[in-house]
Amino acid sequence: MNLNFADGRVRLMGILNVTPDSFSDGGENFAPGDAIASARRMIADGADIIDIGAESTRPYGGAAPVDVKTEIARLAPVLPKVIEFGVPVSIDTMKAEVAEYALDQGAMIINDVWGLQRDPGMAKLAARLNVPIIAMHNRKEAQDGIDIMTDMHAFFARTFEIAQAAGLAREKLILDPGIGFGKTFEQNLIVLKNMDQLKRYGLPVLVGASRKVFIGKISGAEPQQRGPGTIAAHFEAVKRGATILRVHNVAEMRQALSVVEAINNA
Ligand code: HH2
Repeated sequence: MNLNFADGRVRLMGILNVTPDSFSDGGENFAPGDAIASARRMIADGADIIDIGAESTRPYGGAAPVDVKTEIARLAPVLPKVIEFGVPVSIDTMKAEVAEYALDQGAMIINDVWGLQRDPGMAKLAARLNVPIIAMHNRKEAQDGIDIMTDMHAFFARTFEIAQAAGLAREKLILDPGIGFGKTFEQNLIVLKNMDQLKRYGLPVLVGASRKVFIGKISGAEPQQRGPGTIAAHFEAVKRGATILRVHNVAEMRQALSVVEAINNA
């Protein structure tokens, strides 16, 4: 699958959390029937990719880690049905074993919120099956006072080294600054403001600011009410080179993008 979109159009990735505890929509799509219906709706609303995850990454703490068996058991009644819809599916997991199961079912992209740096099997799996892999910047904990962009470039340098050692072509990587992961409130804003620095790598850039806590902190809005803030953050990210947006509400983001495109094409 080629994700280096030559047409310059921004792609939308719809979030499908088959979890009881995700930070903004935990439980909403935990029942398989609800998850399948949500995927169908997101595709009708214009999703280009569906990102399915069965373990909350809990960027804001309170993680309830699940084992491989549980994660696969949550995916099993949903993933094959979503794949049947014919839209590319990415698997949001921290475990190579789960990623392998999903790719086997027909998923086409791996989404690794640890940028190949947690499970050593991830880079090897992506290399062996020659699939694109989203490498997200992450840190065990936020640290005040560091230069977050320097930290991110050092992180991606390590990711590139791991990819090379595993025989994974650099062109298979999609970079993601990891909004909300291991960053202070200010650092999230700095990252979004300086996102154009990621253009230097010549790789697709994905951003996932949807409903994240920094929007709540600015606006006072609860997760479900963070749509306008999500659109604003993603608009600024697109201006600075993002080509894939990971969102909960596909319809809203699609409408916003179509207006931006219409203005730019006038
Ligand atoms: N954010 C979340 C999960 N996975 N993957 C990428 N590549 N980028 C992100 O920004 C990202 C991600 C967190 O959001 P959500 O899926 O809504 O919550 P949870 O992890 O609690 O299920």
